[in-house]
Amino acid sequence: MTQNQTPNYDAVVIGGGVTGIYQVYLLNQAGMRVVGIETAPDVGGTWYWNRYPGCRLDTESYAYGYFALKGILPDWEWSERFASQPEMLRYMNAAADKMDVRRLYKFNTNVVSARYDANNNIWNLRLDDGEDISCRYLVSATGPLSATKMPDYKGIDSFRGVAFHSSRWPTDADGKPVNVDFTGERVGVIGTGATGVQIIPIAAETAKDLFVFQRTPNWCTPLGNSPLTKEDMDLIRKRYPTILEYVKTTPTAFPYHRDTRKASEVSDEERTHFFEELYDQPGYGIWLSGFRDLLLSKESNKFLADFIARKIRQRVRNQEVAEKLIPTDHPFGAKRVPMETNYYETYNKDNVHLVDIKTDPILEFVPEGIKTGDKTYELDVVIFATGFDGVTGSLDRIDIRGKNDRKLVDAWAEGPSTYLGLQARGFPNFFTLVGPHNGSAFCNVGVCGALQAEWVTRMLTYMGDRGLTYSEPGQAAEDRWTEAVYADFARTLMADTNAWWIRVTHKPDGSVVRRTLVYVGGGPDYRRRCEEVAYNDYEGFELA
Ligand code: NA7
Repeated sequence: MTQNQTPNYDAVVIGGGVTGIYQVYLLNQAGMRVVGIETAPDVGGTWYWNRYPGCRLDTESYAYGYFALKGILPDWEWSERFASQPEMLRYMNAAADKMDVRRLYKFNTNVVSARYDANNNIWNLRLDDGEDISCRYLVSATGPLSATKMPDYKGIDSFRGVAFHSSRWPTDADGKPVNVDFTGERVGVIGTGATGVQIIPIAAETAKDLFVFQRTPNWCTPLGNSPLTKEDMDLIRKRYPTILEYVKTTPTAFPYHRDTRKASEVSDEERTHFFEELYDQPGYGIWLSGFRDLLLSKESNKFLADFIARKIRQRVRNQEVAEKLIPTDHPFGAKRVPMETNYYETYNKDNVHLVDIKTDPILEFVPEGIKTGDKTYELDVVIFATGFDGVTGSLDRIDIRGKNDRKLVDAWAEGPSTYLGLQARGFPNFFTLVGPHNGSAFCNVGVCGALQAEWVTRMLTYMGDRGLTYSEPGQAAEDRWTEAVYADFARTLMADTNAWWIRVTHKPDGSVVRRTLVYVGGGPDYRRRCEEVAYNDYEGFELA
């Protein structure tokens, strides 16, 4: 490896969301020449793009954010236990101001391609404004849920009304999101994941008619949002260090630990009492602090699934509708559990209609609306709450090529292969934050993404201090990590359920390969492993 050419930057960070801006800040603080590239006109990432009504955090606001920058936002007041998207975007803007990172960003810009030049040990990037830039280290912080998934139904273009993806809300001529007024409109929502479940109750308040096109129901549980007072905030601020230390001990960095008991170890009465308590508590508790074998044992899972099914039947008056809202295809929590506010009661409204597109699939769009086998639904607005190409989707949309011009999409065709989820063999000096197989994508990103950015900064500083400029995982280390990730996942009930964190590949020979995109070994183990690696001079990485 020669190094004749000096790159324009020490590091390029792709993405100006929660993790990206912090990474840019840290690398800049470490004295590196760094630039961030962001598609949107401003910072915010997920909080910039997802502007649909009802969009909010379902992590406790105070357990999400830039803990490590003690006092970065000393005056910040969260107004609700689970902050709404506008508040989140204000927080992101305030954080970007305090970190002073905007000057280090190129906004309104996409990275089209990134190619590793082995002769010069640099990455050459082409941007969609035609500019070419180069860097030594390429860091992606593209977010696990940013590449939108739009179904290509026949005739979509012929639809006379407006139709858009939930995370691409319509904008005015200046690019500002417009308030889509549903009053008196016939609205269709396709998709009943975490996004659809947030939109549906709000749209139902004003729409003349709301048609929910459901392919698969999800297990949804109450969010339990409430306002936070100034006194609450004063206490939270005093407890910030404790909150951070606590969430770092939990598997997903949300403020919940699993109960130490198995579901079968307690009586029916005790179990129901426990579930009732969890159901009434705000947030993810029912998913993340239930019995320890919830996602390991079908029998344990069924206890909770049956309990939630009973709740759905109690909350939805029309029992035919209630049955359609009860999942039968996957165990509770094997997919992301949407947190809801009056979701089930929404189906008691006369203007809300559940359309089961599993039994009566959408055939096509027509000028007046959506046609299924049975009928045509006349609509003015259609919202695609159809989700994202999870975790690797945004990387797949960039032409990333490593050594020997090998494409990342080819290297990962049947699922990612990484070391610590941070680097892939054949792609030197390329780091994937909140990427596949690391302890961040399946985690409270506000905390885990930041911890990972700090780890990468330490590694690059270590390398800089020793005159090292090259990092690539060794084959053995990568194989061990990847096999362990797949084995951990295979032990859980999530293994047989399709969700945005699973890649399903249909091979030409007719076989199907299902691979997890996420690491489920738990944050503490992940970070312990990362610290061991760092302590042992970045063992497993080939540094030069
Ligand atoms: P999700 O959770 O992936 O949900 C997408 C929903 O859209 C889900 O109900 C899908 O049904 C449905 N879908 C997807 N494609 C289609 C087509 N072609 N036709 C009909 N229905 C479709 O995405 P969300 O945006 O709700 O949430 C993503 C994450 O954002 C979430 O986990 C949070 O962390 C925040 P399916 O289940 O595939 O049958």
